[in-house]
Amino acid sequence: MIKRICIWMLAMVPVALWAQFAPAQDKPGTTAMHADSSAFVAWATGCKVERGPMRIDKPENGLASYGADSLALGMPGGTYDVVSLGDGGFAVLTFASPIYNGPGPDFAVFENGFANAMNPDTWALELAFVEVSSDGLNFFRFPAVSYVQTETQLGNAGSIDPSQIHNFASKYGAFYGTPFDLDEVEDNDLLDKNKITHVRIVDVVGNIDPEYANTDSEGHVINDPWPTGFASSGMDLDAVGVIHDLAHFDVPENVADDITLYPNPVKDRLNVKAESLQTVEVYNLMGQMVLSTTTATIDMGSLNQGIYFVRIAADGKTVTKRIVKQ
Ligand SMILES: [Ca+2]
Ligand SMILES: [Ca+2]
Ligand SMILES: [Ca+2]
Repeated sequence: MIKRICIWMLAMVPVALWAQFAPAQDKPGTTAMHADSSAFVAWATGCKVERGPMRIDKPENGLASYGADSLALGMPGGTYDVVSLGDGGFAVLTFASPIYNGPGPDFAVFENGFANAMNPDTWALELAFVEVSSDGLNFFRFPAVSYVQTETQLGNAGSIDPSQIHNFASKYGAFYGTPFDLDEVEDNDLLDKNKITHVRIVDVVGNIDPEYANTDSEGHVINDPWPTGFASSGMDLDAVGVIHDLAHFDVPENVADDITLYPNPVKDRLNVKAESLQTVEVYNLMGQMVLSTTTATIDMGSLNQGIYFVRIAADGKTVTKRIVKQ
């Protein structure tokens, strides 16, 4: 009987007590990615912020205002080189080349968090949801989870143990990016995970009052430092680093040794060397076919400079190669 009670009591302990995600950037097992990592091949090139209020419960106090949208572009700049979103505000970022779902994480988000000197396991972090879109209209959210306690509101000097949160932007401190793997977003017909053109960062209000609270993908209320009723209210976006984009897509070459394209880079005339050539199709980075032919030369002269994919059907197989148009 006692044994049975113990098992029953164990089952009643909230999962949160032992649920652990990757720890802080200074601990073994962290997933934090330093800004200098060679994994980053590009950075956001466009950013449009819709600010939220400094305090969601006092909209008459005005909107957050710290930083310019452009401070989220390029590499992270650290503490002051950020744009503040305000309570529930958001930023939409765009990129020179679409992001695709490669092995492991595909991009990373940077904030300006810092360690809490009074409590070494916790960090001053202002959380945000991360969403992706392949058309700029329909956005899909990474399933974020927070096991931060919801008994007591974290004040504006509050801090969070990164191992209690997952899939929030700003899990890590300044210059350390939080990685996001497109595999973790639920599939949807309106989302092409191999052509992500927009990333939206949405501030988590963090107020645990049910009137204002945001919830995570499992329905938990999310507690983060609040109120932050000043110009730099809310999440402070520093940068979005790209790990997999189509401009750096490595096309498998394994079966293609007997099919070659030259010259590459090409200015106008592209030559295809292949046995039993059937078709040659040229696609731009948006996946649109821009040229096609059945001959072994193709005139690229009319195309804009940039990266293209050439799909060649020959000798009963199809291969795709990346070329640069100058
Ligand atoms: Ca991935
Ligand atoms: Ca917040
Ligand atoms: Ca802030």
